[in-house]
Amino acid sequence: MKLTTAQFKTDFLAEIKTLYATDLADTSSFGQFVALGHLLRRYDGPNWTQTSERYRQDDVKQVYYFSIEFLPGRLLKSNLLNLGLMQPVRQGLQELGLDLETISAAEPDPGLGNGGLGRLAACYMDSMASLGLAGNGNGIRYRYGLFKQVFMNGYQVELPDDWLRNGDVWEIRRENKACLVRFGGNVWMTPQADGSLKPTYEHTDDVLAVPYDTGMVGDHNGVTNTLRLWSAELPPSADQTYYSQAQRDRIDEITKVLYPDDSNSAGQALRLRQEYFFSSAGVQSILRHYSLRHHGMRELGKKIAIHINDTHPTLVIPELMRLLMDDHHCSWDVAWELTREVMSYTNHTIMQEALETWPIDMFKGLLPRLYQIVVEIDRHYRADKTPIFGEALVNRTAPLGNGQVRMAYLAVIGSHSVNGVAPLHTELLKTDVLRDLYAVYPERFNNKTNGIATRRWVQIANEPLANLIDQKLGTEWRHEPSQLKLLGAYANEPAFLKQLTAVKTKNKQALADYIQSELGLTLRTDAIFDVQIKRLHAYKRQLLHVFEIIREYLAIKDHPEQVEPPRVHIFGAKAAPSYHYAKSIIKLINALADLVNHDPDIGDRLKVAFIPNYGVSLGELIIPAADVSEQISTASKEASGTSNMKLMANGALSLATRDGANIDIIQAAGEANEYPFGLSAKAVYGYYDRGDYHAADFYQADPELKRVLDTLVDGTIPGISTEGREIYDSLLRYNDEFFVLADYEGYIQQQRQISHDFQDQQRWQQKALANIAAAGVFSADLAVARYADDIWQMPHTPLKA
Ligand code: GLS
Repeated sequence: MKLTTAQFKTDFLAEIKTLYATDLADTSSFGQFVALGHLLRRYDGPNWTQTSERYRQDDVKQVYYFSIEFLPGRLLKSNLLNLGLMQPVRQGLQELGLDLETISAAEPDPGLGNGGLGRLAACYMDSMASLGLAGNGNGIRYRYGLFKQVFMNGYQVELPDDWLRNGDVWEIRRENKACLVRFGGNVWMTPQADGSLKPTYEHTDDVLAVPYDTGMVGDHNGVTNTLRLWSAELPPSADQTYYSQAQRDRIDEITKVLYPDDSNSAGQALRLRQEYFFSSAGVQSILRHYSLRHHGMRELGKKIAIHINDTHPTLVIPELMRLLMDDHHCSWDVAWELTREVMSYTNHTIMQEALETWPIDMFKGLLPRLYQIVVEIDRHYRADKTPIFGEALVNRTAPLGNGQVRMAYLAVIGSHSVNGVAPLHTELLKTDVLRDLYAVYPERFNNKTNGIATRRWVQIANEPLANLIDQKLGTEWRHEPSQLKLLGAYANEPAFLKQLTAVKTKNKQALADYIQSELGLTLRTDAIFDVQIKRLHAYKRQLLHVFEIIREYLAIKDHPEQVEPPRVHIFGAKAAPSYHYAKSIIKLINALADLVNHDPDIGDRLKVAFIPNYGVSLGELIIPAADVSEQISTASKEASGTSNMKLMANGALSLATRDGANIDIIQAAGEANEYPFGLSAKAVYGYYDRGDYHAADFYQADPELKRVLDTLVDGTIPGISTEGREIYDSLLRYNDEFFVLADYEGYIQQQRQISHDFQDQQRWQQKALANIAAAGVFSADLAVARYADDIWQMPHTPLKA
């Protein structure tokens, strides 16, 4: 949209007056943010209304992306960017004596997700709008997001994330679109005059699902889509007489707090209630909307696609069946046909503990009608497939088995498409995790490698880099990230490479300033910034990184005369509150940081910064400052990873195992521009098959490794007597589940190589450039376009590949 600086200033001052009945000088940064938010919503209002109107009039196919997590990050700058208002607003604020950065920092960052899975959903919302796809998000409006992490004496402490305390400027509560979700009670089927069966319910616990909508603004295209998050409330007729406090609490509880576990399923009833709550509300709202314009359900598959983001929303399958049969008079066969046509499923992990299952008794008690339908799906599956695939395979893969409802299997059986998120991951789904179902439905399996929103992760997070790229390429790359490849032509331009170093140094300074103010730690910007930011999990192997720090520490102590480039090791990682081992590793990193950072022999040659409360906003600060991107999971365990792509796009070189999308990154940027190491997935499976991994052999064979490991238990690192022993034992007594010791040598070798290579800054920046230039391949726009083409069958703005 067109907006002059003068007009903006007038509008903004008027907004301040209307909201606060006072003048600008009397407002806080947060107050200014709220006013700016309101103003942007007003500017974008016509786009949002017209987008919905156009979708309705043109009767276009709509996709509904169901995800139990969305991690959108702050929206102020991203909306300004996509609306094309960054310049006049920044300028106007400046003329009013204000600073956009300060105002933006006052925006709460909603933590409605744990990590990669939730952030991916948010990147995809941005891309759907930017591609002009009729894409809708459907999730939960958690009253409290992922906990706020602080460290006390080096230990993680979790504080509530009260992100809604002052309200959310972006959301619109739509009480008129609320619907009822039923839990518990009894249900029986009553024959009707026409021969069909209708359910009768008694003693159910009804919950009112109220939607809150947030506009998802497309990139300079006038499109604003909707992210709909549901909140659980008392049904309208409720009053004190009918609802005990306990019942009220039970309702409140449903959308109160996000489960703080990444890639792990706790199997608790509340989680199942959350899952059914947003699945049911979402499907009800889809059918209600669809029925306004269509008679009968015949067209459903042509007009609606429902995407199941990981197994959490799988109940959309039986829920759609229920509504089609009980409310819309479809036969089982018709309903099943429609359901499969509509549904598609993405799997995001091969970790066994993440594959959700629900005890049948719990499921049946909480969702009696859905249970009847799952039983029927199970019966049909067995009847159809047993003659072809035999009883054993069918028993292993049916939705019901071992006393459990198996969500991943139900998702595969009820969808027309199943995808993994990187080629290796999809391959492992076919050959391992979902092998038997792959035998039954080979045509359903496909790969969709993850992508990232370069708008947020380069244009917003790294303005200095974005501006430098503009100087070389113009601005087309901003809308077509694949154009970044044209940067390759400047690899031999020393002046440009120097500018790249200058950009990096500037970003390192910004991060160093933050670390100085938060941790009181002084960093050198000529040091190698070696970054690992992701959830704390044993398979992600922060431990391997710790061992490198210990090795570097000992090397300086032993040989102070040997000069290596200075290093800063930067961590950001939350551990699930109940994940004891991960919390011990946090304590270890903090204890090691204490030791290293205060040792006068070490000085500024080596520093360790564990930045608390890692999330989207901190990612935007850390990622542009990284020289080295640590992507060191045990091969086969990380489904894809997305921080690997964000770091690459910002010119960090990957120190990476051949796992998830690391493989594709290494291929895209060229092996010579990354630091690959370690066991391949095949080698890891080889160890499993033969059962001949002996961690202690590595310990015995390598004196340096032995010395590093011994520091965990010999008092070298003060304050970790319990944690050090526990970690030491996990490696040697319990045989190192994630092959840390097997990969130690290869990892250390590449770390040495990095120290060597970093000293030739021109060559280093050439490699950084190769990464930036290749990063366009991992744009979320391209990824979403592939979903639209192959899975959802939806037309969109064409993109250059
Ligand atoms: C995850 C995977 O662990 C990541 O590798 C992946 O990048 C992400 C998005 O596909 O999904 N699965 C999960 O449960 N949490 C994740 O971050």
